[in-house]
Amino acid sequence: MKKSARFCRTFVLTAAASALLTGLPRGGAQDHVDVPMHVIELLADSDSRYKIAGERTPEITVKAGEQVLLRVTARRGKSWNRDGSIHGFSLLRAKDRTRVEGWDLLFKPGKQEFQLTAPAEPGEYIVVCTVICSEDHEGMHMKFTVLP
Ligand SMILES: [Cu+2]
Repeated sequence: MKKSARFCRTFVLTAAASALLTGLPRGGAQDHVDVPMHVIELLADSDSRYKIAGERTPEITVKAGEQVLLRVTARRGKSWNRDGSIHGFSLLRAKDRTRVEGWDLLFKPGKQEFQLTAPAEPGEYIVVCTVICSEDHEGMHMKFTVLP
């Protein structure tokens, strides 16, 4: 996760720098530049825990308003929803636990991807599971930080 975050920042800077160097107007330059994407790989595991490779305590950090590709692998816990969803991923503002629009996701078993836009407001957020996936469901949450 840390590695990919650094990669993304570098990529954004490079795109911005090349736009400046070529002196093209912003809109025109962006038409020909690939949209930088911050890729996050997440495991929603059968033990009712979110996991990110290489992180003891999983945590997501994004930049305000950036494009995010969430690549999820989900493994079924002890219980799931009637619609087949086995875990959820709902982003809440830490200060009042209100939901962030567009970030209320449900996972099916296996791999899936979500294209998302990071919240515009920097600050502390939390991710919570919204599917009763086992008796440990209440512990299925994760810190999420939005940097300016
Ligand atoms: Cu869960």
